[in-house]
Amino acid sequence: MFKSKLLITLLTVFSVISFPVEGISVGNAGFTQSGVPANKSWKASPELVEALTKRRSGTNYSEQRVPKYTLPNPLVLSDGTMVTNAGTWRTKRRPEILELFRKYVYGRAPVAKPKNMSFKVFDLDKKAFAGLAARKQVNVNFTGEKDGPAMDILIYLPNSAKTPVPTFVILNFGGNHTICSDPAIKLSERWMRTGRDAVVKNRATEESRGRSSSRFPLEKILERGYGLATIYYGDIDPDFHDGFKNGVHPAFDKLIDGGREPDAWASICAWAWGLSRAMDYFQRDDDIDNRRVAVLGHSRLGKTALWAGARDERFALVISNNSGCGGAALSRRRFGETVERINTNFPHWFCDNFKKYNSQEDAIPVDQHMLIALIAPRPVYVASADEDLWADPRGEFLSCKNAAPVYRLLSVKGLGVGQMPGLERPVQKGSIGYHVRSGGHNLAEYDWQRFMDFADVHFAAVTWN
Ligand code: GTR
Repeated sequence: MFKSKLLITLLTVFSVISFPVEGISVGNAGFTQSGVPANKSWKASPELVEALTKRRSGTNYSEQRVPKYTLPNPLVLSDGTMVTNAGTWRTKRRPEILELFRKYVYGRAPVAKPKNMSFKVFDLDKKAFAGLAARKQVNVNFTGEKDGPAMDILIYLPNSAKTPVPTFVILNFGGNHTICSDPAIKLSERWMRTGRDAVVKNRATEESRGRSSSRFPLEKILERGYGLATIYYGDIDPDFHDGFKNGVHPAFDKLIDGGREPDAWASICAWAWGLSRAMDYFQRDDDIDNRRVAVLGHSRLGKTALWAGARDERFALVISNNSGCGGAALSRRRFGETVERINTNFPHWFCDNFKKYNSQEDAIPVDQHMLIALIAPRPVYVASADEDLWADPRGEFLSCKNAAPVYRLLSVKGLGVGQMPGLERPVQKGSIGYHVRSGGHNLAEYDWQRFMDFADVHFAAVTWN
């Protein structure tokens, strides 16, 4: 009796002290919105759930109203055969899942690299950012034709680096000139969404310089030895529905009888394709360590980063920040933003086939855990925010958890925990990283610091290419 009590006590003590070994770093003694201590598994604040439910009565913000659902098994082939080894995953199941996402969710991008693409470094300053970094601006012309579709990559690389620099690439919402106040950054002349700071008649103004700098802690990134590359997403495709007449679509679309196919690429796919074109450039730039490029994105651009990383295995690390529906969150939970809502509000983001699944989530041949699984065995990081229930933090965590068996099959530790961690208790020991930050929908320095912690570990052990 005494012995078994002792054993239980020892086990309890051991399980508590073994927490950090599982990758949960201790440090934040805070509380979630719900008043749940941060060391307990995260739960949405009941007050927030109530307030949001009142505001949007048609949207589900309550765990109790999540319907019963069954996720498709990433490790079962479409003919019903179990996938039991890495070879079958690699040669059969992974291509099958990729094809399902192409056909039913994001659409099909051109398969081959554009033939006549050209790259022009139009700015180079080796003593930028008070001497801390080299700044480059590169124009990538996708067709090589004068006035053809093109994007500008803005790159900062730390001058302290002696070797090619591991680099984060991230699309931005407001133009490259918004990420910091460096006056030498070309002011974007592209179409911009209104409602953004200092955008007049859909164009950026001088006043918009540096307006998004809180989302790009450049100095901190450089200090930690990383490079930053960023591109205005509207260079690749302006974010409004015009029937795919602008951006890169018309240059590469193969119309059938004058029309687009139901699986033709839409905007998220085009943005992801643009990230691959940036990777084409990195492979030609000796200052960038192209074996250590992390692709990162926030919100709709987090969805984009995941699809970019799934399609293109040159990205060594893939990071989704608050990506939600059509990103890291499981669609079948119908929590927060749903497939129908997103397809209605943003008809140009996903391919037409995806619209068949409005209110038919159980019929989608994939769910978003399979998007995470496509990244395996490469490291992936998913970040949620406590108040961002529209993006379904729990649904984002569950995608990670349900992708983990694929990592295991590939002999890599996936997620370090079985339960959703507490607020700001990052899970970082496996190859699937996760955290839920306090606050709302945003890309904060806290997020960047955790991504860099994760990159420090995984970039030190690059073995996958
Ligand atoms: C919201 C959209 C989300 C998210 C967000 C963003 O309006 O519903 O899916 O992507 O925009 O990109 O800021």
